[in-house]
Amino acid sequence: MSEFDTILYEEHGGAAVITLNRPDKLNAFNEQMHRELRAAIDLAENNAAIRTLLLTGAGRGFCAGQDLGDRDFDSGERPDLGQTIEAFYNPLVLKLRSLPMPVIAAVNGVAAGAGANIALACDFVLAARSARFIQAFCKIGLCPDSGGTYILPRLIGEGRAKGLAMTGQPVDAETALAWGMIWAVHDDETLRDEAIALATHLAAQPTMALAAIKQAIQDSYGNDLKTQLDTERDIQRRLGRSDDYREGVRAFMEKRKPSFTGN
Ligand code: LHQ
Repeated sequence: MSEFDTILYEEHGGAAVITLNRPDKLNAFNEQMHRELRAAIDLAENNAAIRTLLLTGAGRGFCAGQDLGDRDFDSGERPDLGQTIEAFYNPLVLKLRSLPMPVIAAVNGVAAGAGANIALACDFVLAARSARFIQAFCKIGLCPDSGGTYILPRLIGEGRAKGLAMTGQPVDAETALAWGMIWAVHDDETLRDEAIALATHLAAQPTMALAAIKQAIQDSYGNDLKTQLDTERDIQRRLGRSDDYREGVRAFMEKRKPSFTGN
């Protein structure tokens, strides 16, 4: 376990588990938590033994977005929110989307504002039965950020995305599952164990292939079919030379379980 104040960092059999840890504020982001989260992700990325990342929250919330107590409105100053987004939220979302390993969000409770969209930027979203996803931005005169106008409509369609963003209405875990917004719902008591089980399972899979799948599916949004088919060809050419492809085929032929190294 590494020493941070606003997050916890642990490693479980090839998976890095990062827990947002400001439970009194429902794990809302201040600058320190952004910096520590970034450092923890770097720690995971730079450790060759880590092949999955799991993000969750301490206490009854996953993350309530930006810490709204962080700004001094009494001074009459009009803050530059773009600066905060440029410095912290945008790099975080881009990092989660580009990490060459699966990223899981275990949404243990309410996920609001940027907290909801950071969860939805992850490759797998598991939610506790009591979790809620809230595009809270419009309630305070803002527009969704952290990918909320990009990832959310791609997950659930424009109509539902606009509805959620313009009303700030909470979506419960079962509805999120039915709408295709998330991967799975688990009982509150078992969510963490289920998420760690998925993370350690994925950490033992052919990581290069999983990273290629992630990138190819994400990149497809900007590609026409011909370009995407060419991308798939190039990926397959690269993966076809990997140790894990050889191991996967050998294990199949020998009727045994493969032992993937991620190479
Ligand atoms: C909080 C927060 C919070 C501080 C709960 N801050 N304390 C990017 C760039 C720059 C600026 C602006 O924003 C962004 C992106 C964004 O994320 S904007 C959206 C920011 N988030 C929100 O608007 C959500 C605000 N929170 C809520 O609406 C509610 O707290 C939810 C619906 C999340 C949960 O409601 P409850 O379950 O009823 O809990 P609660 O409201 O009682 O909160 C518990 C405590 O957590 C409470 O503190 P207290 O001392 O009274 O116990 C809240 O003040 C604190 N808290 N969210 N974002």
